[in-house]
Amino acid sequence: MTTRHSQPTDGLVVREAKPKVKKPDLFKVILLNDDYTPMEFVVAILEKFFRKNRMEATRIMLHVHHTGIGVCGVYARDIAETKVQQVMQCAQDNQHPLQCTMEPA
Ligand code: TYC
Repeated sequence: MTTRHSQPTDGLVVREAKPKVKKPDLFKVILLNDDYTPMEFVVAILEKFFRKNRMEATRIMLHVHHTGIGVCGVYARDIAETKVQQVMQCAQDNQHPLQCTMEPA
């Protein structure tokens, strides 16, 4: 007969592993209205960089036109940053004053 009260883990506490993957912070990519960028150009931007169909792109463009601001999509930080850069570069290349930015979702 033994008096030793042995523990199954030799004194170490067993804990469940914490999940190592965490959901990325999300960011809204936003278009701002201005008086000069042609509506068709904004629709083309929404189709090309945000994969919107013509109807959805037109809806977002008109929302920005009427309210001053609108969301093109919600993405992880690095993807949102790339979209903003792509839109700003394309606007500049075409000499339109279109502004695109991002903010935490
Ligand atoms: N207001 C512009 C016009 O009347 C159209 C426009 C829409 C511009 C959305 C920018 O993000 C924008 N031509």
